[in-house]
Amino acid sequence: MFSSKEEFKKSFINRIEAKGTEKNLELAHETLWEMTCEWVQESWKRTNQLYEENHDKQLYYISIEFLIGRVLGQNLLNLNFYNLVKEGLDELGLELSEIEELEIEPGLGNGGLGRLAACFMDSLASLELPGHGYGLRYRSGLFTQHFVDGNQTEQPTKWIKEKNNVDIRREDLAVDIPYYGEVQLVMGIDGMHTKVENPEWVKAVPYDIPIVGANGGTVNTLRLWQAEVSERASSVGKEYAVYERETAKITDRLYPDDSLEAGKILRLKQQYLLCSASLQNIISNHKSSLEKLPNSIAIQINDTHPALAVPELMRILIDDYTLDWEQAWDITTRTISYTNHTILEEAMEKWGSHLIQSLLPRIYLIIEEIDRRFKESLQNQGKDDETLHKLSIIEDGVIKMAVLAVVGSYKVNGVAKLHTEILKKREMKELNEQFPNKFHNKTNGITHRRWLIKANQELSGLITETIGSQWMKEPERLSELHYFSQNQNFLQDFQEIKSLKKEQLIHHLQRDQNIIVDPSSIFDIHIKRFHGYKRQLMNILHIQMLYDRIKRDSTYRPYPRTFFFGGKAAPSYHFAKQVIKMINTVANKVNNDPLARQHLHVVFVENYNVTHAEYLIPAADVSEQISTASKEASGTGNMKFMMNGALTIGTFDGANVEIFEQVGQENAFVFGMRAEEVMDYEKNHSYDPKEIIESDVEIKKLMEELVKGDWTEGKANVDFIVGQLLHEGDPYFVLKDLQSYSKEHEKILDAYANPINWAEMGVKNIAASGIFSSDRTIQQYSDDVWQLTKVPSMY
Ligand code: 7GP
Repeated sequence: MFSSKEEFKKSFINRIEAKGTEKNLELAHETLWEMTCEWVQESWKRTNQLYEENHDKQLYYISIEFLIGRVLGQNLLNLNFYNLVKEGLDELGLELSEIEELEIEPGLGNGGLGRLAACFMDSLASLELPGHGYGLRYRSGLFTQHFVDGNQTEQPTKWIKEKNNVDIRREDLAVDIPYYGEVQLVMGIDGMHTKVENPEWVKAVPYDIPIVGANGGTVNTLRLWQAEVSERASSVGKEYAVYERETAKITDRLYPDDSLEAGKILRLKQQYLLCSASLQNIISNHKSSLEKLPNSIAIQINDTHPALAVPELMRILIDDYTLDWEQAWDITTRTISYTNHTILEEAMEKWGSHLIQSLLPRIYLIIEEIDRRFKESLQNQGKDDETLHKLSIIEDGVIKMAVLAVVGSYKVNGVAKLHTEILKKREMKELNEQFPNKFHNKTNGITHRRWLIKANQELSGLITETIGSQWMKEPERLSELHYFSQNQNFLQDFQEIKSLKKEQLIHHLQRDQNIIVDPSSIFDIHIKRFHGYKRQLMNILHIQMLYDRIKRDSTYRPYPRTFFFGGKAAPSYHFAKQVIKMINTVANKVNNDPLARQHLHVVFVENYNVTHAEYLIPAADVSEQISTASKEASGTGNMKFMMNGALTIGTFDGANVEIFEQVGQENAFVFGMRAEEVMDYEKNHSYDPKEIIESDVEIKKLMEELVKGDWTEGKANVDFIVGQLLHEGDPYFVLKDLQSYSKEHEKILDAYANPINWAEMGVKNIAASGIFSSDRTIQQYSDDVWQLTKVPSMY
């Protein structure tokens, strides 16, 4: 450690010189990385020692995705070294931001669910709570997206380096995972036991990533498992080379599906490896007092992908530690809790019984027994067939993972108030009635350390100058800014910072993609995964409407706007890929039209990821949160924008509802159908987009142009888009909400025409955003579900 800039510089130069190679940015990066690791190492060791000595209750957060983003800069910031290092390097003629640019972010997640897990890790460590992550170490993270003729192409993203990687191999903690085999009863000294004979063993090797909390005191662990051949697999029932290949494949890549069910045998292997390796590792530390397990640990499963943790914990307790069923069930259902992240039917995980039966025969028997006992108790309570059908775990050869997760957990939560209500009243109504105290809400949050303090250091500096630095520790204190939303000087400073962040984004895009943007235009940003319900299609149709208005009406000359899009489509999601293609086609047409170009500019940021988000969000004037009401469980991008002073145009969906509640609808642009309306239409099949087309001349004209192919390239593109809007009945109500969306955009233009008012609204958004820090979310989980105790780092 060092205490001054001079000391840092000296140590940095000494190290560089000791390497004796040519000095370049790479070398600077390598050196700074090594130094940072050493600083982290000390606190990491101390934190682990404290946990062991005090026997503090530990939380384990199991998630198939952790989308952590770049690590170096965030670690320096949390260690409170960022400014000192930046200034020191400056004096040595090096730019810290350029060094940071050399890091390839590990894309170990798709979107919201994975990024939430990463924010939670940051908050746990920052609140000095003993909480660790378990995930998988995919060799290729989420694919890299490129556009070829406007179409998305996908290339693997290799993030693992030869040396100086972000993680540390822990060969000593490797465990073996059994697949296939036959279940047999064997006689032991204390009676009959169940055992799996002749399984195909695969070794799971953990790699640890330190998670540095604010002020560097607490350093928790994110443990990622990698599949490798096992020493016990000498006589596998297949050719060894085949076994080797199959094994390497298990953690080869992240499934690139977000909100789509990925029902593949390989996916099942991933899920079981994650659950089994994590639980074996956890239990090995607590085997001396298993009956007290619910007091010494809590396990949170992030959606149903790790739901096999329920039967796997049962298996370990019964088969490996000879507990009886009742005891094991009692322990399991007081240890595990589950978070649901979606109600979309296509994302609800279901596995064919035969698949689990053949790949995980012992696990299958346990699930069957859980189901049998549960059904028996329901029958004893006199439940009718309809309820039995809804509550069954196994039915018609299918295993419903969400039901398994609810039955096997002591707490189940949704991720925003509206979403939790929909879960309780509709999607999981019968389960909620059966387990009345199980369901609760935990509205998502985001770490203000990455999304404000790190991504917007200028704004964060201004806030500290204005209200002091306590808000960093207690983000709800951002409310003190409310008073300054009337202060002209403060508003001007805020505006200047917004312009600066726009310039930085422009510079970043120019370097990355050679895109040039007008810095004085309104930055209207729509970044997230591509999905029908997120309605990127509505946004681009609206841009087409604006183009038509400009062409048709010589008095319509709106203030210049740049519409940014960013996001990836699952490679198998054809419709979403067609929307990407259409946005690129529209961009071409609009951007190359001399008249329209003066008012509209469409920019599609290639390969949207955490790093791009860190540039885009602080530069935004307008945040697009326009999902079909009832479909977006929460959203977290909405919170990041708000915290950076962008104004939301959004529907009453997910956490938008709570954002509007906090900031007041007068400081946002709210439009569209309500969740109940959408659900009513769906229930009664009573929405017909043709009625909208027939009754609205503007939309009618737009549809005619679409059908003619004015806005698309190639027949497939027209067919998909028109097919969705017309023949498939516009399932996401795009046409239904289009005019109210358009009216709200006109209000945005009016509001922007008064810059001081606009800035005032932005500042009110920041002031109301503190509650959306994931520190609040984590504290609530801890109070209501995990019951963790702070372990002061004494640092
Ligand atoms: C997302 C939800 O779509 C989003 O609304 C929410 O904010 C986020 O989780 C965090 O809770 N879901 C996923 O990313 C996902 O993969 C499939 O869901 C289960």
